Amino acid sequence: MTSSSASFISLLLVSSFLLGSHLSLTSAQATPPLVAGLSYDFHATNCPSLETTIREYLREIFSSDFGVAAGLLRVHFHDCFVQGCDGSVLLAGSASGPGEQAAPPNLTLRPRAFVIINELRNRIHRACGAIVSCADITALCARDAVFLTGGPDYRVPLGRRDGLTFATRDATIANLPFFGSRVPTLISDFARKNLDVTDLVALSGGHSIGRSNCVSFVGRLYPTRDPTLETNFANNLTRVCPTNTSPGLTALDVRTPIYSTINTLST
Ligand SMILES: *[C@@H]1O[C@H](CO)[C@@H](O)[C@H](O)[C@H]1NC(C)=O
Ligand SMILES: CC(=O)N[C@H]1CO[C@H](CO)[C@@H](O)[C@@H]1O
Repeated sequence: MTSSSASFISLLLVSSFLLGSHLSLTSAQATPPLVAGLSYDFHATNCPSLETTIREYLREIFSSDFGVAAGLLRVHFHDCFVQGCDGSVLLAGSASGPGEQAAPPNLTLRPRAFVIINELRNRIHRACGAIVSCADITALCARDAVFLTGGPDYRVPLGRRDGLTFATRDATIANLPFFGSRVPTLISDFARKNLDVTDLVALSGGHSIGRSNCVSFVGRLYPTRDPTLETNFANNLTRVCPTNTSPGLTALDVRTPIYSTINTLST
């Protein structure tokens, strides 16, 4: 639990950016209280190239695939919400059952985000030895995903230990907010993790770069259209998804088309 709180603080910092996209850096740079065991210079002497390695590699990746930045933030979020930020979302399932990735909320995590984290782990371990946890790498990837897509820079306390076991499918479902939940439910889901409404808006907005599949919203179009949807918007969505099983994709937010030529859902 301890390492999770430090990461939630990072998420809080992310939130300052996302709500007012050009909020002064003062709030983003405020130093959160550290939990025992974590420190900003945890790898300063034994892996000084850690943060540069991640940032430079991601800069290169995002130049051809911007959307995967959202994917990386999402992996960190899914990791932290289920049994703390322990990297367990990265564990594949085993004989004892499917891993966290196989639980329904995780089905939409982008496989490429996992490939990127794994590649970074290989590079970092080659340079420094196997001393940096995957949980730390994941937290740094999330920070750089925010920064390299126009968000604030913030410091990430390091020293998380990787979990050796993944959460069960039931625990994963119980801890991760359901995408179809209404706002009051989402607010209470976040409150259970000590996160407030600002965090909810920030984290939701923070991974809205990219496109969404019809599956995530056809429930509001069929069998009957949700009357609270604005008519032109609903008509547009209906064109993208003419039936409740259509495979269409649409931009998650209005800024997305800016990146449409480099943003891809390919895995
Ligand atoms: C609907 O789609 C049209 C054509 O792409 C676009 O110009 C318009 O802004 C969209 N309206 C809404 C509310 O999404
Ligand atoms: C069982 C299953 O479909 N698991 C998926 C969970 O998420 C990862 C990442 O997107 C997929 O690769 C798995 O196939």
